[in-house]
Amino acid sequence: MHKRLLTILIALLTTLLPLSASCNSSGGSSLRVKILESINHDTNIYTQGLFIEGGTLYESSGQYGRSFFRSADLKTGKTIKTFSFPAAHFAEGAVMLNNRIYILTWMEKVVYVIDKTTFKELGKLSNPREGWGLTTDGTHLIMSDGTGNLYFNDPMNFMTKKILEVKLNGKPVDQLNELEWIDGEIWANVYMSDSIVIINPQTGVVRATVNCSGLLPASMKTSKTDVLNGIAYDKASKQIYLTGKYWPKLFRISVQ
Ligand SMILES: [Ca+2]
Repeated sequence: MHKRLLTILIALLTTLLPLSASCNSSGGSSLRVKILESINHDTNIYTQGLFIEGGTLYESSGQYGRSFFRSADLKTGKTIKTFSFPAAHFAEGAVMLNNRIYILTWMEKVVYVIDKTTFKELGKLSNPREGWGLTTDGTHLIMSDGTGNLYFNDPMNFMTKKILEVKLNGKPVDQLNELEWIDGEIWANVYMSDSIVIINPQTGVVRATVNCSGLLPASMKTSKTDVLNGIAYDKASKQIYLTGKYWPKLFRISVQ
C-alpha cells in the first residue's frame, strides 16, 4: 500500500476507534455491546470476582500480600467496606448466595465464607482445584479453574455435583475465568483475551463469543493496565457491568 495512503488510513482508524466503544462478536451468533455509562474504578484493584447484590457492587482483588474483598458504591465506584486476606492467600472469584459471600483463593485450596453485612468470617471450605471464577445459579456455587470445565458445587461443603464441559463449535474452550449468571446463561471471561463466551448451563454449548477489544479506549490504558476480567449483573435493573484488572473504568453496557 502507498505509504501516504497507509498514514491516512491509520490516522482515520485512530480517530474512529475511540468512537466505536462497542464490542464486536465472533463465533456462535453475533452480539454487539454498547457502553451506556462509565463509572470510576480503582486502578489498584486486580479484579478477580465481580457481582452486584442489592444495588451494591462487590469485588475481589488478587495478588499475594495484597488480596482483599470490597463492597463499593455502584454510582461512584468508591469503596464502602473491605475484608483482607493473609499474605499467603491470593483472592480469586467471589459470589453471594443465601446472604453469605464465598471467595475463592487461587492455589491455596481455601474458600472463604463471610457474612454479607459485617464481612465477618463465618468459616472456610476446602476446594480440591485451582480457584478462578465463581457464580451461582441460586443453588450451586459454579466455579471455573482455568480449564474448559465449570464445576457445580454444593455451597454447604463445596462437593462437586456436576462438571460441565464448555464447547465452542464443538471444541473445548480453555482458560475460563470470571463468571456471571445472567438470565439463565453463564457469561465467562476467557483469560488473556478480550472475549466473553455465553454458555448454556445445561449443555455447555457457547451460543455467542463477544470480542471486547475496543471496550477500554487506548487513551485510558497505561503500562499497568491488565486484561478484561469482571462481569456483574444487577438482577433488579437488568443491567450488565464489565471491567478489567487495574482498569480505570467499570462500564455499564447493553448487548444487542
Ligand atoms: Ca461475576
